[in-house]
Amino acid sequence: MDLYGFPAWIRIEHWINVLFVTLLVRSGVEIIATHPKLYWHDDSRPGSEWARFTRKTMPRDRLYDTLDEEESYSPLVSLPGRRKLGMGRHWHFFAAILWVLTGAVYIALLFATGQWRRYVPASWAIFPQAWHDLVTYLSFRLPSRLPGEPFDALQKLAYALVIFVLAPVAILTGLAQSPAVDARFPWYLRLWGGRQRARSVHFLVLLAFLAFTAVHLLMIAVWGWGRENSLMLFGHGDAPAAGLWVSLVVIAAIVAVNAAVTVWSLRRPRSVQRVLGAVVTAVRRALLRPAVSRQRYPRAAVSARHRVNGRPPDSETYKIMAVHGFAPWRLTVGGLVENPLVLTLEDLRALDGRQSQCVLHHCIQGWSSVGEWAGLPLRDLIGLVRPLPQARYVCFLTMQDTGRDEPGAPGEGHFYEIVDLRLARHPQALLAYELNGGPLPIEHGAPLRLRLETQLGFKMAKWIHDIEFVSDYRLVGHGMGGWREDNVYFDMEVEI
Ligand SMILES: Nc1nc2c(c(=O)[nH]1)N[C@H]1C(S)=C(S)[C@@H](COP(=O)(O)O)O[C@H]1N2
Ligand SMILES: [Mo]
Repeated sequence: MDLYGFPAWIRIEHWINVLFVTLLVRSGVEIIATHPKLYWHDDSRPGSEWARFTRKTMPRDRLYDTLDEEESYSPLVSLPGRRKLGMGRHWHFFAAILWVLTGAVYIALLFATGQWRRYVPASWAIFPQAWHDLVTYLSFRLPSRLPGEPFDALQKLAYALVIFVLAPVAILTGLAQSPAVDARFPWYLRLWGGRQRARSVHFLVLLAFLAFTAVHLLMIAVWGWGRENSLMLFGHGDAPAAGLWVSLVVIAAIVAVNAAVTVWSLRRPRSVQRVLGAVVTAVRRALLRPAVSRQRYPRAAVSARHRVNGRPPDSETYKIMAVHGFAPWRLTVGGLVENPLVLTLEDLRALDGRQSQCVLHHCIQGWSSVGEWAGLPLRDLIGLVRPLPQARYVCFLTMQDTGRDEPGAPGEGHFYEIVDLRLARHPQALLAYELNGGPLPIEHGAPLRLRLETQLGFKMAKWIHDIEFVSDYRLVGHGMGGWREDNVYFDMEVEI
């Protein structure tokens, strides 16, 4: 078998892979920017990070929330840059789907054509050979290539590591960051040592990819840029001049695609949200939607301080209610239901079926905390109000007026979130009025907040006062399914 020249499909895959990896890396940096800290422990306790990519320090004497910790990076390093987590996520998942598909085709063809011999070492002798090659490189000489192959032993091992170890670990640690996967298969998360370890390993894989790329580029230059690119573009090393020029054109094209999607995302985020969201949502629905939460963390796992996202309502009415232990508060439940209700906090507590659940909370920013929530299962409430057949979604309206309560928020109006009725019927979909055995604290949504354990945190509206059953979410707000979807372009269904 000829292992010297690359077959056309390897050459095509190589360059497509370069494009997707650039999109993945840059959008990944955008995602990190929203919480530029890495932890080993699932509490994400402030100050316990092992790495940070921000100079901001958080006040000790004032209430702050995790939105204050966000960073804004340059579009040169992140896609699209400028604190656009929603856009970064669309690109990350869209590119990930295409990258996994190309990777699957690549692996299948490698084994179908015998080309795997290119990357899978034939014997253990490769290790001493690779060591010898390394010493040769370090003494500024070039080692000899393996007979009939374009690589030396060290290169062969490096490629095997990237293809068969780094890429799978990137995919597996990516999945381990999905709230739906972790809620359905808690053992899978334990395999990685927890949510924050999975996130940290995902980041270390990024560093390894970057290090590999740097050395890879250096090696191509050292061995001869034109000749090596002639191999990867035309399948033979005989046209170094064309290899040089065509490689520069291909690289320029990859840069141009990156620039174009960056500009598109910064200028027309709604269209990116719709176009990429459609693709990502279809895949997410098929793979992750069916997951139902089965979490039962031990009480000992509860975080000493559950992190906070979002500012509490700042109105007189809310403060007066809070001072009176929320006695004046009323929950209205209406819309497309047979039996609309108005409930006090006492009424809610008096209802049968109080449920508690000790679970991992995943914020879209990347931090996590463990808490034990108690309250009324949403499906019990659904049973009480009896939705009409047209009702398909449940809208949770809150007392938080973002224009007033969140200075500098990227939108206005009352925070609301809408979920599919099917999701609302999940066993761990909960209207929580307690946290860790006490009344729900103000910063965590008092007197009532939503818990949806297969979703990211932003769906779990806090400070709820109204629940409406609707037939279509597109008629509410800007029509994208929630305040964050409307204003910061998140997806409506967030199993990852
Ligand atoms: N009304 C309202 N609910 C909200 C938010 C908000 O800003 N306003 N933030 C959401 C986000 S992004 C997260 S991660 C969780 C955080 O819940 P916690 O503060 O109890 O940890 O609340 C969600 N519910
Ligand atoms: Mo969040």
